[in-house]
Amino acid sequence: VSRLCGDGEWNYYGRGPSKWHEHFPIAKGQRQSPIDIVTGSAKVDQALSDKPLKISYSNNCCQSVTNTGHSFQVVVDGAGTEISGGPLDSTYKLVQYHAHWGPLGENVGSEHTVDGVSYPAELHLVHWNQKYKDVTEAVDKPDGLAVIGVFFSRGKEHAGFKPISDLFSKVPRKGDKVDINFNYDPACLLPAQRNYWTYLGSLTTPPLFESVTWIVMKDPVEVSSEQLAALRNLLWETPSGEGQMFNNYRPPQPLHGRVVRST
Ligand code: SG5
Ligand code: ZN
Repeated sequence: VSRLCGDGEWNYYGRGPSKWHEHFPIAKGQRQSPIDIVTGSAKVDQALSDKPLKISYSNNCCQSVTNTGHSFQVVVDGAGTEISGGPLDSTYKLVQYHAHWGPLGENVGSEHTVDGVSYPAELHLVHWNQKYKDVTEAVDKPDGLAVIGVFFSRGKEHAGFKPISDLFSKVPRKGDKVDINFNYDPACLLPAQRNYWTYLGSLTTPPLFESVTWIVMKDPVEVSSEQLAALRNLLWETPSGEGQMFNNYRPPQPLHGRVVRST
């Protein structure tokens, strides 16, 4: 699957996301992500509540945590995980989750913004449509992926995130990997209230395929300053050598007439 990551040369340095279009012209496409969610323009859609979003994970699906050089990534065995309903026309299985975050102590770092306001981090749970053979086949199809976005706000410690955030110091460098040898249900990372916005968009990293049904939870979950700081135990390569990983987010992209729907 690493082939999908566009191993080639892209990063968040220098002009970063603003030069991705040179190798990935779809960067200037019509359904790119993330976006700024203008809450007053979101269209409340009763259909989303009539067919509620079902999220069902399991406590033995999380296999390992890897430092990918762009984020951490928890690799999931999708068996026994599925989401359906809401904006989705079929069943999708979880394949991995990761996050994007900003500098220490600042309230920027999320990819989506809400009425122009950022959060310090954003978690992405990536799912693929079961009508395809595997995630590799799904990744560039218009209905191939569904990503649930969860904003992290700075507050009290998140007991559910702790077993994961405690592992970051064990995978400091790109390619480092540690097995998860305890039961862990990633549903504990979702907010209690499952209200969301949804729209059609893209991967937020190269290859930027326009294949994602985005489901962005309205309520953030609180994590502590220490848990946000733990993300910076992850290191990446910078032009001036090894450095703490942060600012691994793409800024909002043009809406191009798309409608954001709301529960
Ligand atoms: C990261 O974000 C992940 C991608 C992910 C994109 O670039 O890659 C890494 O962290 C390096 C390996 O994950 C993979 O390609 C492995 C499956 O893309 C996908 O998850 C596509 C299936 C973009 O994800 S995002 O749009 O949710 N931010
Ligand atoms: Zn992401």
